[in-house]
Amino acid sequence: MADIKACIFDLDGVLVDTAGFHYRAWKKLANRLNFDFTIQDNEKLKGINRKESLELILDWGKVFKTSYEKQELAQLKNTWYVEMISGMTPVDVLPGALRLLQELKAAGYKIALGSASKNAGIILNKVELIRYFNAVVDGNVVTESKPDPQVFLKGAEMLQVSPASCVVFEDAFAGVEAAKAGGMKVVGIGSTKALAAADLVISGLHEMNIQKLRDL
Ligand code: B16
Ligand code: MG
Repeated sequence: MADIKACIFDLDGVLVDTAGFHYRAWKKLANRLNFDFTIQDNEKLKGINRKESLELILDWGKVFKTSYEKQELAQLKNTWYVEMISGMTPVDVLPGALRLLQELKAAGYKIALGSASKNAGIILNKVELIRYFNAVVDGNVVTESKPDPQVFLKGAEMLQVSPASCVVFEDAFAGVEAAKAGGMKVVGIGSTKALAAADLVISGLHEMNIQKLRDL
């Protein structure tokens, strides 16, 4: 078994909670198209990229749009979302995330981001976590959406470590599947029921430490 050399973090739901902003922006779009969008629907979009999220939402609302209209709608949702995240500060970092990143860095672990979001760079800068990352793999870099392992395999490649020596921190079912498909260890953030495939499930990064990483 390979020693753990690197950690790859998902963004939304692991380091920061931007799901609420995504929800409000998608709901505004759905309402403008005359249908509703619930918090339960939003749960199904965690880890899913913008384009695929829009496809699902239009499907649920039984609304047909041309590809040009879809591009415009995705752009509109993103304008609202970017406006919402513009006020984010270090206070918005989820409990335990900063401490864990500091401990990992001090202990010599390599650190990457593996997110579906095209806004990941903006957010990491706003909350001042960017300095902890040796590599950022986000929605601007990948062509395949989770559960495809591309986002995490690219992270391992950029960090120059083998997939087997990486641990992924993920809150989405699709993300846990992606990490497993890439041959990596996974720590699920959330409920054991939803993330049963993970090697360890915790409620948040405040429950994580280097000893638990070594024990995986
Ligand atoms: P954007 P993650 C994901 O972030 C979100 O969970 C998902 O809801 C969102 O649609 C996706 O990013 C794309 O975000 O519209 O900003 O490119 O969990 O992979 O960090
Ligand atoms: Mg997530």
